[in-house]
Amino acid sequence: MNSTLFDAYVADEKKIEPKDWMPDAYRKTLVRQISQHAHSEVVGMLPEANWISRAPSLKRKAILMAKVQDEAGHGLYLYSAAETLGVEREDLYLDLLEGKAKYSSIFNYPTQSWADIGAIGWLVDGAAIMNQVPLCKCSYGPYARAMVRVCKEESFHQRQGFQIMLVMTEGSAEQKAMAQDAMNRWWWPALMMFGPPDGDSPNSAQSMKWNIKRFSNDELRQKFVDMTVPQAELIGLTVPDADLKWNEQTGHYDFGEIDWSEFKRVIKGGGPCNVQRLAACNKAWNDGTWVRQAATAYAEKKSSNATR
Ligand code: FAQ
Repeated sequence: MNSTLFDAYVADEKKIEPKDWMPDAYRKTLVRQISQHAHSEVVGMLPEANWISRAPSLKRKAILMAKVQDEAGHGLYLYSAAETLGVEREDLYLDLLEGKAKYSSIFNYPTQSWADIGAIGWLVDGAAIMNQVPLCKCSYGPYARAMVRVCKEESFHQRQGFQIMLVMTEGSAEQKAMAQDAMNRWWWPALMMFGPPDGDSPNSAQSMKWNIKRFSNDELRQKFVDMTVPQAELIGLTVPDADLKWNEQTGHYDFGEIDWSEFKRVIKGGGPCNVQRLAACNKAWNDGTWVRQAATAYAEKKSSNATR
């Protein structure tokens, strides 16, 4: 295969598998996106894990523990998908630990109240699903297949988050205020999850041509706004955007300007929790050294027994 045949092959909705020929830049783009995605799932456990010990009931605690474990699983599928491209999981992870690799901006915001757990499930998992369902049709087979299972689990996450918000908005005035406060703090960062505006997105054009991305950042952001605003109305929450307005002509909601300077600051390491998140990942890695050593020693022992 060559580049021209490859382009025609993916344009024909055919899947690329690990042993197939692929342009170096395609491989590089996939390693970049899949590893950033894997890191996001892993770092994404931290804000929610912060509330496991403080969940308001045994049932909520069990649900939250299951959700956080699911995110770990998503990280594992994604690192495995990245490894099919000829990179080592440990190298990717060390880049994260050293602050060289990106992960989603959203996980650099703090979880200040229980309502934040509802807002994360509803808005953050909601945005993740919007972005990831199209990835189930991405041209790279292992990534597309990993996304099918991830999306099924994310939809349970989204439903549990919405249900937390629903219960809180039907509760006391204080609980309703907590839900609104969480909505106010998570709305704009959730919109930033889709990435920079299309005109400012260096990777989009090529990734769309290769059928890695199936919709642009702005298209997905708009779909998310259109889906979520009626849900907020249903549970009596106000979207914190004075410019939000239904547009009869376009059949979409118009919405206000996103603070892209905040987005840039957060992805450069200047968000409220970037330092804390990397410190937690490094601590977990260092504390887990003995586990990795024990697992490696056990695997070596088993394989030497097998060859005896
Ligand atoms: N945060 O040219 P584009 C989840 C970077 S998983 C940080 O538009 P691209 C589940 C981008 O990497 C959430 N960086 O880039 C969960 C690029 O940098 P580079 C993660 C961002 O790749 C829920 C540069 O800006 N989901 O939430 C962000 O074509 C609850 C230029 O941007 C995925 O990763 C950002 N928000 O499009 C877990 C989905 N946006 O590499 C726990 C897969 C952009 O050139 C709890 N990824 N950047 O240095 C994608 O779909 C894409 O990578 C985009 C970005 C859409 C994120």
